[in-house]
Amino acid sequence: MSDVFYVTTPIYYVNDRPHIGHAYCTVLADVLMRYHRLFDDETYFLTGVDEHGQKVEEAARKRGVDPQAHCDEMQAHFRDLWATLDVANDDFIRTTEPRHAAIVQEALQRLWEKGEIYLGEYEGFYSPRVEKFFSAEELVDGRCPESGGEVFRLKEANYFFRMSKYRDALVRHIEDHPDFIRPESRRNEVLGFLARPLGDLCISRPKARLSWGIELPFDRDFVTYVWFDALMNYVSAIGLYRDDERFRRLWGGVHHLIGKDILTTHSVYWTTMLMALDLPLPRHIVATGWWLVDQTKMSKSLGNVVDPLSLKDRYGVDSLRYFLMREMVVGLDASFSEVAFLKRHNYDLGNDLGNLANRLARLVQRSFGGRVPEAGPEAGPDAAVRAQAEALPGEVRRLVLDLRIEAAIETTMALARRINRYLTETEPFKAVATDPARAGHVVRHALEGLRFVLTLLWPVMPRKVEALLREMGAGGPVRRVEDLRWGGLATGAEVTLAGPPFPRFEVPKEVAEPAKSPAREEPGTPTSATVSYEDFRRLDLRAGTVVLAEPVQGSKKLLRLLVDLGEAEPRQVVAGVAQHVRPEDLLGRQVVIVANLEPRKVFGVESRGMILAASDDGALAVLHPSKPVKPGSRVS
Ligand code: ME8
Repeated sequence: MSDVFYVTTPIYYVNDRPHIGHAYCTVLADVLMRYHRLFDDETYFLTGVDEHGQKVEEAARKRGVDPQAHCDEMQAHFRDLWATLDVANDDFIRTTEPRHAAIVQEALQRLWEKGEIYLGEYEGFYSPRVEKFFSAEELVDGRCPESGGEVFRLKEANYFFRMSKYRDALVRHIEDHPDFIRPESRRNEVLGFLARPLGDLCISRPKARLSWGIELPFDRDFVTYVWFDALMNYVSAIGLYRDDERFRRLWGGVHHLIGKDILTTHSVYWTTMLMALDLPLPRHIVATGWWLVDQTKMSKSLGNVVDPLSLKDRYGVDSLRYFLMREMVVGLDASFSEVAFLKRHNYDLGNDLGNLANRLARLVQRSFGGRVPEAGPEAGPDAAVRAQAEALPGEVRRLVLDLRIEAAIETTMALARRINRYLTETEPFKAVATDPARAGHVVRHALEGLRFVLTLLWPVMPRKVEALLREMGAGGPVRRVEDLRWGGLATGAEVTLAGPPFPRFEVPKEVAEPAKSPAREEPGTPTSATVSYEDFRRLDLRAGTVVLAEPVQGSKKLLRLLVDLGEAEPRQVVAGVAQHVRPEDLLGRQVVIVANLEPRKVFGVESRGMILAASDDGALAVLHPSKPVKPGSRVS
């Protein structure tokens, strides 16, 4: 049964280079698209870049280049990365392209003529980090509720889209289509958001403040709000107002993949815009989780970015794709570490898959002239292995349609492990001497099974799988899963694999135990030798507010704290005070931190500073300022 599968990624801001979060979402789209190709669906895959708005304009200004030149340069990094990650997108849209801008203007004009847009006055707070407006009530401690970043008070004339009038219709749509927003927790989040009053959406920026955008067709003094502009990419790229037949066909099968950070813009802004434009709503909006490092979101603005290219260069594109898809459950957060990556590579790809292929190739080359042997009668565990392989495509399809990619991979790898066990049970290595026909049959049977494993891993590791299928005598990739038939392997085909396809890498040892803290001075002991004032000043002591306090898993002594020091993000500090103070007693209180202490890992958690405590006979008392001070205040 063939269907249309049109998959989109967010279009990424070109204020910086791509990072692993971008790579994850784009590889996920690619993998889903390839699975759907195997299932014989018509596929279309769109990605691109978001080039307008304050963020991008500022990034260009900081670099001292013209915004368009900045975009031209940055978009190439995204394109190049997708090519090197074997991402096979059908189109790459840039919002500065005339083909996009024209459609945005046409849509705006239509909405204006229909009375869906009006001129009003905007008063509120603007967060450049997320390019959104917030009311005073929405702010958290005077900062952006979504990013924690700075906000600016604004009062200006602007154009508004009558978003509020679509609220009830949108709630009904979400209620009537349980799988419209996935996963369910995100659907509930959107319904929760819509339970509160919904305002109209400010869709313009006066040129006097921001000129880097698409001009409003009905007022040349304004440019279009970057989110209104960006969201339109999903329809401008596939022929809205230009090729109706193509547009309708693809739009009917659209799946938006987004990060959970941009759920509201997609589930509320975008859907109401579509309603006002009399266009059908997307089939699915799928919100993915975040890649975290030490519990913090990995992204460019945090500076804790792992360059996906560096992993690919060291360990291979296919291993990186495999890790990203196998490790993350779509919709949930996952932790990124090189150790976790290397373990997956070694266990799954090195052992289960790589060993299997290598073992079989050696056997064929040593005992069967390097050619796929003939099949014989089935015996013993043969039928069970075949049945598991034949059931695999259906199982994988069911899981993929349910977006359980990690489970689809696991089910596929379970077959690889079953075949390894089968070889242990049937011992073709030994049988070659006594019953070569049976040994040949077993080897061929295992090769057939491996062909099923490889074919169903093709969406995840296209390059490696295509090579392996060739090297294992199975020719090119199977176009459709329907064509995958047991017995399809050609007798006599050459097996050329010359060594382990996934060489193992050494896994560096993780810090398991906290480094010993220096013995605390007993009270009453004489103080140490004097230090100069300059030496003392080298310590950067700061007061900050504890915004999170929780035990470190597996440790009785340690608490993990997030401390607001007035920096872009709160500091993570691990403190050995769990036996002296309860987390809830620290929460919201101010503490003093050695802020320039070298970061180190304690119990696998990165600590970037140390809180000060007095030690009285081994009992610790955490130091607090005598009255509240601005987070980040220097202590001297
Ligand atoms: O929001 N883990 O662009 P953006 C996983 N231009 N995914 C992550 C991630 C992480 N740590 N960090 C980012 C924009 N992402 C807008 C979108 S769409 C019409 C406009 C992913 O460059 C995630 O998918 O900030 C997130 O939604 C996207 O990058 C945001 O990229």
